[in-house]
Amino acid sequence: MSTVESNRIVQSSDGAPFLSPKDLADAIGVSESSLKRWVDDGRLIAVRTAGGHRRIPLHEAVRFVRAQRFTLAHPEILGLPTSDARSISPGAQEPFLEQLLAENAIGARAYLVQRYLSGVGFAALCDGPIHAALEHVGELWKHDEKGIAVEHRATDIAIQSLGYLRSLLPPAPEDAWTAVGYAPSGDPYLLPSLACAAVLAEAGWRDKNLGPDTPLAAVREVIQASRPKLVWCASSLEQPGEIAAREAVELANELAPTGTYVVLGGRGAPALGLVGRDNVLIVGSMVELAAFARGLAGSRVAAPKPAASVEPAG
Ligand code: B12
Repeated sequence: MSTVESNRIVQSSDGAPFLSPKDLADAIGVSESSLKRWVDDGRLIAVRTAGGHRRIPLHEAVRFVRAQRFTLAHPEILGLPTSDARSISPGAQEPFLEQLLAENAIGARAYLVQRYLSGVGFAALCDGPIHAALEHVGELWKHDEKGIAVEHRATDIAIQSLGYLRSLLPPAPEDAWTAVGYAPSGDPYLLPSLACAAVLAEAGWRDKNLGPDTPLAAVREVIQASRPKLVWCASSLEQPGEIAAREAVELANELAPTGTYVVLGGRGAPALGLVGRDNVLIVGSMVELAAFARGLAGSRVAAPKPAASVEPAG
């Protein structure tokens, strides 16, 4: 059965959040009648409740706001975080870095959401503020004890922010291609592989991230079960180590006859011994990964999932 939260966001039986036209209109600062007209002329996709009321999936509302370049007057109506202006110093050069150093997880998330709603995609956010902030964090203490704690906290807050952004995406289309990815044996880095997963999800792929320090046997198992079209490997150690390199070569050899692409990235990618292979691509950024993935999958734009059922407006 459906539930209603604070009389605004309604959940379908599968937990997907929905909004009424009035709430989205209030959030954007337009009239409800304009909103209903956009639904009726198909610019904004809505479902109907059993009682005939229009309901807009949250991810569709987010897509619409980005596509139409609306500024949200009231993001809180959509359940989105609001920027706490007091927590960002005036003229801050790198607001995301500032939020990380202040351990302000809500502020960090609000900043990324704001940039995302203004039209910046996941890949550009990862290559831009996320990469830059962590690079800066890495320069601050050069891994003394305090530095390690700060790096771990900064990584954790960045992961929370990315996870939140991901929750604003529509589910992968039924016919989406699968991508599987990992960081190789001995590589402890969480964020790069997670960022690849998020970027591919935004590009309409079904992503399966195995995370850091993943042995080939585990990667192989998931590949056999899910037959991916693309396998990414995020190799962040400048010297990835013998095992990581041997396993990467084995994997590329196994995948060569299957038509599955291997996309390598990170500072250790060139040292994995796969330069010049036909089925292997070495890329330097998330923007390149996104471009490659979109090109491969054509223009498969994720359609909003139809609602199983939503509660009629009271
Ligand atoms: C967080 C961090 C850690 C954390 C990791 C926490 C975790 N579990 O994830 C911890 C504390 C564990 C750590 C440990 C170490 N670290 Co460290 N770490 C960092 C830091 C600050 C951030 C890395 C990060 O997550 N960045 C965010 C991601 C999103 O960005 P990115 O890695 O730059 O990747 C971008 C691109 O390369 C590309 N990309 C990356 N992978 C992929 C994959 C694909 C498929 C694609 C398409 C693109 C792509 O897209 C990303 C976004 O633009 C960096 C600083 C820096 N300059 O990178 C240092 C840094 C990488 N670490 C460094 C070092 C030296 C170490 C240690 C060796 C320290 C030590 N003496 O113990 C150890 C190594 C651990 C090991 N097991 O060997 C050095 C590396 C120097 C070098 N040239 O090799 C750096 C650069 C810090 C510095 N300035 O000196 N580290």
